[in-house]
Parts: sequence; structure tokens; C-alpha cells
Amino acid sequence: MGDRKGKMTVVLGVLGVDAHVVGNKIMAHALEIEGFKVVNIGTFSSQQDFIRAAIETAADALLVGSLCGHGEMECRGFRENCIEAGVGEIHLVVGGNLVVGKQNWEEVEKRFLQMGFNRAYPPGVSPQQVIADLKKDLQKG
Ligand code: B12
Repeated sequence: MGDRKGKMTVVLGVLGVDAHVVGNKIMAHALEIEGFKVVNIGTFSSQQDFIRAAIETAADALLVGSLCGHGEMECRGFRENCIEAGVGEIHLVVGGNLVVGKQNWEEVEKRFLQMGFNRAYPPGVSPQQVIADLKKDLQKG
């Protein structure tokens, strides 16, 4: 994993057939301002694109955006695929509009945590909240 004394490296992208790019750009900018090295693989990224980028850059975390509502389907098997690729311990974060319509957030969060994500965020979360949690979580690791 990345040099803990230097910048933390995060891979950021939008998973699946998903064109929503505005939140991705905002997150990237906010993370860079806070001193993270951001490897932004952009929209239309597959799980394998994320995992390859994590390996190539020795990333500390994968930040997966999913805005269309297909998150649950697209994210299935993500942790297992990380394990298979040899980066099973990587910090996995997901956020955006993860499910279609309005669903009870606690239930949605539980499902993503059960899938192996370390953190899952509801629609409209502030980048500041995500960054504060990331700093806390990566320091622990
Ligand atoms: C603009 C827009 C589009 C544009 C996108 C242009 C572009 N290149 O970005 C266009 C017109 C292309 C589009 C298309 C579609 N869209 Co649209 N779109 C929107 C809209 C109006 C705004 C999105 C936006 O930019 N928001 C501003 C940014 C700043 O907010 P954000 O993306 O939510 O990001 C914030 C957080 O979610 C979070 N975040 C974002 N990324 C990440 C990543 C991580 C790791 C974390 C932790 C947090 C995080 O941080 C950001 C800051 O707070 C939303 C409705 C809305 N008001 O949100 C619908 C919306 C996202 N779209 C929707 C849909 C359904 C579609 C289509 C499927 C419609 C269709 N039937 O064709 C297509 C999908 C096309 C595709 N393959 O992607 C739905 C999704 C439904 C759901 N999930 O329940 C929404 C919510 C509209 C709705 N109410 O139904 N869309």
C-alpha cells in the first residue's frame, strides 16, 4: 500500500454504464485539496478497471461512485474480486445514488457493508464527510 508518511493514494471512479460525472469531479477536487493523490479513472469504469488501477498505483483506498441506481447489481462481488487480485485488504468505499428511488438508508447501508464495503454513503453526502472518515479509517489501518 502507499507510503503512509507521504500522500495517501485513492482510486476514484464511476462504476458501470453510468455517465454522471459531476459528483466525481467534485470529489476528486475536494480530495486533492485535502492532500490526497487522486487517480481518477472517470466514468464507465468496471470493477476490473478499479482493481487494476489500485494495483498499479499501490492505492490505499478505492472510492466507487454509482449514481444511476444500479449500485447493488454493479457492486456485487467487488470484495471477492479484490481478494482474487491480491488486494483483498484494500479500503472500499461506495457512494452516490446506490439504489433506485427512496429506500430506508440503514437497510441499504447494511447491504453494502455485508457485501464487504468498509463505508457506504447516502445520496448527497458532503465530500468533507467522506474525507474526514477516510482520514480516520486510513490512519487506523
Ligand atoms: C445531470 C444528470 C444527468 C445527466 C448527466 C450528465 C453528466 N455527464 O454528468 C444525464 C442527462 C446524462 C443523465 C442521464 C441519466 N440519468 Co441522471 N441525473 C442528473 C441529475 C439531474 C444531476 C446529477 C448531478 O450532477 N448532481 C450533482 C452532483 C454534485 O451530485 P451527485 O452526483 O449526487 O454527487 C454527490 C454525492 O452523491 C456524492 N458522490 C458522488 N460520487 C461519489 C463517489 C463516492 C465514492 C462517494 C463516497 C460519494 C460520491 O458526492 C457528490 C457531492 O455531494 C440527477 C438528479 C439529481 N438532482 O441528483 C439525475 C439522476 C442521477 N439521474 C438518474 C437517471 C435514472 C438517469 C438515466 C438512467 C435516465 C434515463 N432513463 O436515461 C440516465 C443514465 C445515463 C447513464 N448511462 O449514465 C436518476 C438516478 C435514479 C436513482 N439512482 O435512484 C437521478 C437521481 C434522477 C432521478 N431523481 O431519478 N442524468
